[in-house]
Amino acid sequence: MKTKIILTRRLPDTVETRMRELFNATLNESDQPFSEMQLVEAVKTADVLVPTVTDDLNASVIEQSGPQLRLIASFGTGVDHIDLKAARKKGITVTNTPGVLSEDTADVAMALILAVPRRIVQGDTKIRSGQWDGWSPTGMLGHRINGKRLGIIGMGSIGQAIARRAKAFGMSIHYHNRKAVHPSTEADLEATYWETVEQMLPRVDIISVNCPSTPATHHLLNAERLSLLPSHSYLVNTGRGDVIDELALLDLLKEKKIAGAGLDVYEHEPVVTSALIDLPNVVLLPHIGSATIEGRHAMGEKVIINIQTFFDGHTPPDRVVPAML
Ligand code: 8YV
Repeated sequence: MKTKIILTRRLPDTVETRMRELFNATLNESDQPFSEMQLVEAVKTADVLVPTVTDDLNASVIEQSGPQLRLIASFGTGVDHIDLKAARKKGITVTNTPGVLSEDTADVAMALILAVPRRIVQGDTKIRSGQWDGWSPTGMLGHRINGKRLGIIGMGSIGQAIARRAKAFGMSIHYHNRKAVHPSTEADLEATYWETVEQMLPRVDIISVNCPSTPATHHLLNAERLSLLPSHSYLVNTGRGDVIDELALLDLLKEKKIAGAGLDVYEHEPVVTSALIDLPNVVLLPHIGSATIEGRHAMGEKVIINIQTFFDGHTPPDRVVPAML
């Protein structure tokens, strides 16, 4: 008998086809995110649930799962949409898909690091709206990237991939992480470690948020900490929206206490604080950090390997719960 897996969203055709070959896979042809009721229904019947960031697998949903649910093989790296404690309590294994989307996400972060200070989107809008009347020495002036300090919050594989790019653009790398990275990595990146965000924020020109969303990082950048940023600084977030207090960020931008922001993630996706849309010095992307065809295939491949390994009786390579020792 094939293992029964339920996919909560559409995945690339090749991934879905392979899943159908290997498993008894129920697809979501409509691609409509599941309601809480549909999620409960799914955890009551599936051996494996394959959710994404758009599924709120809170404690109540997980507690209602049937005894047949043994694995939540999430399609994505962040696992903040899953109540891990509830899963652990129920003896459900949780896996994710780390590593394969780091370079893509770093590309989008770098794109925002360039786009906001150099006013790339404003320039495009100027032409499309017929408002460009030619070059002028003082037209569309932005700020130089070369020689600036980039502060990275969260120096995991995505943070490091951003650091490598930023270094090549002539930036100097600063970072805050729970602990310092390996000395050889730090030396390669010529990076400076700060034990606290409070130490780092006032000293950087651009800040990039790349830590996971956990209870400890929720609103890590609250009004008080955001106020430590210099008024000429820019903020970029390709991590998780709730690491920043979005309303506090809006106030900061409106009061011109920072120079601009580039956001790919939001506190209450898909809702975006509407007043952000009116600000010209803000670039808003629809959570596309990992949105490449190559990346999605690699993520699907990881999900398949995690499921297959688990049911072969081995430890899946990307096990999050129970935590690897
Ligand atoms: C994914 C992401 O597209 O993997 C993550 O953590 O943020 C995204 O880039 C999404 O989570 C897929 O579930």
